[in-house]
Amino acid sequence: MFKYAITRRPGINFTAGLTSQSFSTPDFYIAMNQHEAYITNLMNCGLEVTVLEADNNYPDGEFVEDTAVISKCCAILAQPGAASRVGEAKLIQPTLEHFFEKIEKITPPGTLEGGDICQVENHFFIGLSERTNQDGAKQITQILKKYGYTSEIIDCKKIPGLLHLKSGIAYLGEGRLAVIDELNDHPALKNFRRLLVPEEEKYAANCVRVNDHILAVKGFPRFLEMLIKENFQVLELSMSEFEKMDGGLSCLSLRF
Ligand code: CIR
Repeated sequence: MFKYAITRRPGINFTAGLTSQSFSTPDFYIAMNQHEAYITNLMNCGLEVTVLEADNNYPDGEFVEDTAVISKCCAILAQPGAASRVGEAKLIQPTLEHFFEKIEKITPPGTLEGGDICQVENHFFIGLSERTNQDGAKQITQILKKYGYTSEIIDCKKIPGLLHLKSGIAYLGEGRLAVIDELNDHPALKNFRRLLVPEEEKYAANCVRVNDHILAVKGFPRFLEMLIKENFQVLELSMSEFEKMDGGLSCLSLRF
């Protein structure tokens, strides 16, 4: 069960963030409304939400999930692999210190972004990507081991268009994963019941189980139907402006 979430409002310059998409420029006011709705839905799931103000030095700052990895035992400050995002870990540190006694850190030459880390009960999948390197993966493996967690690496580097591991999988609880086709046959996932996200709805794979609900991206009817068949109570969220900046639903919050 999660009790808390941390979010950060998008800054007025959030369109200056990184993106590989060729959509139209996102609209700040629509983004703010979508972000507000995101926070309201987290609250509706029973979470106490910390809302941090934007820092215009970090136009990608609203994607707080990439700045840390949170578990029951500790918070691990990430070492973002994107140069423009490196300072975001330090920026979130005081907030994490408020909640966690133990703060660990990924240090250079390791790089690691939270979007590459998927927790499944007491086990963690660690994605290797353009943002998370071998050294970062090795460091987090050792940190997690110290706290009694197990982990394994999933190499995502060759999957076209996949920014982070969690752009392609989400743990739904009770042994179930949402998974894109490119990851479906990965040996690490074989013991899970996998909900294969339809090819044309790939963006929806990044959903989040929050206590009794699933937060899912609005506008993906086939995946929605799959979730409903699993008896999930689904809260649908518009994410269009963040999608334009390569952001998924999970990356707008840290939950614990
Ligand atoms: C970036 O490229 O870093 C941001 N524009 C998007 C980050 C999205 N993070 C995530 O999916 N975990």
